[in-house]
This record gives sequence, C-alpha cells and structure tokens, in this order.
Amino acid sequence: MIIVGERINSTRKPITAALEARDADHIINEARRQWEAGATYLDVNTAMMRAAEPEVMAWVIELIQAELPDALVAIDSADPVAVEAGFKVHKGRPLLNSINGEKQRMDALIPLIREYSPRVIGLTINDGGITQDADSRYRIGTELIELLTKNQVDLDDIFIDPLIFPVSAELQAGNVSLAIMRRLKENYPGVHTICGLSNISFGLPERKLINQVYMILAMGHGLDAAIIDPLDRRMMASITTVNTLLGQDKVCRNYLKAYRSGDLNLDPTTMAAE
Ligand code: THG
Repeated sequence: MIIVGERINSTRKPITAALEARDADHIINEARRQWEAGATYLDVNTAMMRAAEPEVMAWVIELIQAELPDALVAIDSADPVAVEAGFKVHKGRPLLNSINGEKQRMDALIPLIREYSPRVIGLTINDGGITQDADSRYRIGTELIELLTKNQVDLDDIFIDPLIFPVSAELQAGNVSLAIMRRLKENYPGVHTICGLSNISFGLPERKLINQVYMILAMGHGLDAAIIDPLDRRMMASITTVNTLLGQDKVCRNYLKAYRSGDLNLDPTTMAAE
C-alpha cells in the first residue's frame, strides 16, 4: 500500500497558521511524524494561501526535503503556477495531485507533466461536472489513462481517484467508488487506484470507524494507495493486516514486524499517547 500523508493541508487551521507564519518547526514536525509512521508521499496542500501559493509550495517542499532527504511530496494544488513552482524545487519524482478531465486544467498541466515527468493522480471528473454514476466516472478514468499514456506517463505512474462521496447523502456512494476501483484494476492491470477516504463518513458519528472499515472494503476491491492520516494507528494496523490477508506479505514478515514493534497493540490502556 502506498500511503500519502494528508496532514500538511492548508484547510486545517493549525497548518494555515503555520504556513502564514512560515513556521518551519511546525511543518517539519508534521512531516517527520508522518514519514516515521510510514508515509511514502507527504501531501502538501496550499489552497488557502491564494496568491502566495507558488512561493509557499516551493518553501514547504524545500523545507521537507532538506530535513528528510528521501521524502517525496504529493503536490496538491489547483494552481498550475504553484504546481510548476513545486516541480522546480522537488528532488526525485513528485506525485502531482491532481489532474482531471477538465480541458482548461489539462491544457495547463500536460506540458508540465511532459517536462518534469511526475507520477500523476487523475480525478474522475470532467467539464460535465461530477456524476454519481459508476459508468461515467469509470469512463473518465479510462480517458485519463489513455491521455496520460499518450504523453509518456507509464501505467505504474498513474493513480486514478474514483472520488468518494458521503454515504449519508447518497445511498450508493460507497458501492459506486468500489465498483470503479475494481473495474479499473481488472481492465488496466498495472494502473494504481487512490482515494482520500474521509468524505465517505461526512455527516455521521464515529467517522474514524467508518473510514477504517471502508478502507478495508476498498483494499478488497483493489485500492493500492490512499491519502490518510498515518498517525491514525488503528487505520495503519488495519492496512498492515489487510495486506497480509490479501497475499501481499511473504511469510507474514511485515505483520510480524509490526507486531514486534507494538504497532498492532491498539489496547487504549497500553497504547502510546498520540
Ligand atoms: N483525493 C485527492 N486529494 C485529496 C483528497 C481526495 N486531497 C485533499 C483531501 N481529499 C485529502 N486530505 C485531507 C486532509 C485533511 C483532512 C482530510 C482530508 C482532515 N480532516 C478532518 C475532518 O474532516 O474532520 C479535519 C481534522 C482537522 O481539522 O484536523 O484533517 O479525496 N486526490
């Protein structure tokens, strides 16, 4: 499972404040904790910085990679200027979060993808807007795969996000995204699927429980990357366990390693303070 740590997101109040104040210690601390918990990519969302987005994106990426030289960033911005500012300073291959099927966005981002060869997340939305229909979102996913491969992006570097909507508002929201994941993996072996989970539980109590159970279902339908909080120990223990149960953990090595390091002990009386 490829884990994208979601915590450096400007829609979170402590992060907005830290970005505005250019508080390097706060950002490095968030980066380090997620990296040590097992994140492969650290998502950096700068949306709330508005005009300062490009400068802040470059600042955060340089800060993270100076401190954690092997860490990679998921550049999470709707502003192509901020995306390019990020690509310019990033060492190694970043993950672009994201492109979608909207023509204007595509026209701005395809030349940057050709120049910098990032890995790419594609959202299943286009100029027709968001649909609640599995067939049309699946089709947008396939169109993104065709377009990216035509522009020299390998299947292994493409992550399709089926989008997740609240099950409290739309009865079939959970099933629709699961069906899209399964169909993409069946018809495009080698492509990755990814999602942020937290929308699924919007409007309901005990959201962490819902997110965790949906993660298990999604992994059963072929989800192989996720944008989550890697400091959520219960979520991380579930992911380790599902990997083992789905035959992705030879001689149960990772499961036993997690056991020995205490990561599978979720008893609140002995659990390390968060
Ligand atoms: N797909 C893709 N990218 C994404 C998303 C997605 N990027 C943003 C988002 N969705 C995933 N990232 C976050 C980051 C933080 C939080 C949720 C998702 C978060 N949520 C708490 C909540 O919802 O209650 C707020 C807690 C807090 O404020 O600390 O923090 O779907 N490709």
